[in-house]
Amino acid sequence: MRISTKFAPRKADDGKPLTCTTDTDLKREQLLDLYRYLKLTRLVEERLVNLYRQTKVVGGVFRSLGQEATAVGTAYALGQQDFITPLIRDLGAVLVKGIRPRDVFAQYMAKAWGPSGGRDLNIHFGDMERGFIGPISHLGDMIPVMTGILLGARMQNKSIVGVAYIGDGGMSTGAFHEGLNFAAVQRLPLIIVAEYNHYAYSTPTSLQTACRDLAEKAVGYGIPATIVDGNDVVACYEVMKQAADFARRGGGAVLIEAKTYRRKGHAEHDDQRYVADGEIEWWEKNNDPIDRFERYLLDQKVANQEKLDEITAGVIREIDEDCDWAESSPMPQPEEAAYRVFDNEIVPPSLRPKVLEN
Ligand SMILES: Cc1ncc(C[n+]2csc(CCOP(=O)(O)OP(=O)(O)O)c2C)c(N)n1
Repeated sequence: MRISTKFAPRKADDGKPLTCTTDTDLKREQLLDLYRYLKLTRLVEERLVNLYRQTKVVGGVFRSLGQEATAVGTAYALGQQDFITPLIRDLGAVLVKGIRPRDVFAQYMAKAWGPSGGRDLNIHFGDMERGFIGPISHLGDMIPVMTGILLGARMQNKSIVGVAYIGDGGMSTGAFHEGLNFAAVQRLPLIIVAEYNHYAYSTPTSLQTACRDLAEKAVGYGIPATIVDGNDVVACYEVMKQAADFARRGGGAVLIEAKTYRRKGHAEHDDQRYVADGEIEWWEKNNDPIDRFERYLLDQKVANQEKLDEITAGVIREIDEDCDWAESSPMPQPEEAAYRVFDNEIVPPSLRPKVLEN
């Protein structure tokens, strides 16, 4: 792999709407699986917004609206043994890794049956079996964490790759630099997915970095980089497959820059007053990753509209069931807050059976 800054998405207003790359070996079932994950991500998030408006969510809701293809496509190219550390905006990667919507709902509502038992929120939880490292921070700290995981895996002769997602804002931090520099020097199989989604909270990327493309930063670490259309789910899959092969063969760290767009604010409370008029609408109309993939599936005759509707209906059923389950979960007992946060498994007798059994 080498640095390519040739990214130039065709304007949708030339009369031809954007679709996805046809250069892929993905089979029909896999393409439909990708579609299911895209819809699942979007509809789980929509349900979370409903719950938020009903004041059932504790904390904020962080959407990936308009950029779902980056997380879904890249994670789909990984093996079960590979590790990811996603941002709050990479719910799609978490779902592809096998986390169920019910866990996400229960976690967002801080319920006792959620993965952290109400001790933490949104996707701040992990699942080591599935290679999902819960983020401790959005802002670069997970790069050294993943680097450490990969160093440990090398010492144990395990053949895994690790993917760390990062935003254009998070790339400005010292933790990002130190972690990636160390991974590059050690030639660890670290794959950075840099999400150029135009904003870090309210800061536009032009005020975040003097580089035109985030991929240019790879030069400073001596690692290869490539730019992918982050709203083309097939391209995201293909680029990750290539990067993972490269890293697994001992090539070292790789940086993938995904060009995409954050259509919602930083979280649901953010009214996006800093965004130019018409910008969000332009992306919604011309460059929505799900619209593009639907067009692709129909044009390529991978599926007809009935098949896509059937998949969507299945996703809605799953969300309804999982959301009911999460809503029926009790809130945690107050005393539980003191346990299993640090390495303190000593649980008072009154809490023992319930806490230790789940
Ligand atoms: C030390 C610290 N400062 C500020 C924040 C609040 N914060 C969380 S994410 C974020 C912006 C991140 O932007 P970017 O890295 O571009 O990712 P995006 O949200 O666009 O996915 C900010 C300011 C924080 N979590 N930690």
